[in-house]
Amino acid sequence: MSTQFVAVLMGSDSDLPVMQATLNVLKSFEIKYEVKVTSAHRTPAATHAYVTDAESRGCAVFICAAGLAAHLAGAVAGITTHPVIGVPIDAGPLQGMDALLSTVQMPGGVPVASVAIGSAGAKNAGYLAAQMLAIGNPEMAAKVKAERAANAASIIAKDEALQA
Ligand code: RP5
Repeated sequence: MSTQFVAVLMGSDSDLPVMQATLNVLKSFEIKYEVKVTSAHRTPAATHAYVTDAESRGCAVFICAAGLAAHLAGAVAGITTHPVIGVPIDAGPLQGMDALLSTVQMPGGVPVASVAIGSAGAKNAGYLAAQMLAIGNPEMAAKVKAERAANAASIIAKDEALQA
């Protein structure tokens, strides 16, 4: 359990500014993570080697971000049976719709849990990984519930300030 971690993969270092939101959420939950730049197209052998190795070292969840013809999450899902969360990145003239469809349209039997395009999706990838790790882990489940309650309280406080 203590070696359990989340692997955050991205197709290019140009995805890092958006994926910083994922890393911030994982940090806020004190979840151990690794960051790896690796591409389904440019470095397929390195991607395969990393995923196989990470799984053997205790990676519980893979988060994969890519833009354009975003096949990284799908390629990783084909290698591991651990949960794979895909983050479509807006990296080109199609504003991330290309990446969304490439990420989400997986054939049956090889699922990718795709989140939204861009920064909201990057943030939610971190939350979704925390919720996955919270299954069977009461300490993490308490952190997730506390964060959700704090978020709700901040929205209510903003509304109250507006009404005052
Ligand atoms: C994808 O191509 C990457 O994930 C990135 O979103 C996009 C552009 O990559 P760079 O040309 O900036 O390296 O594979």
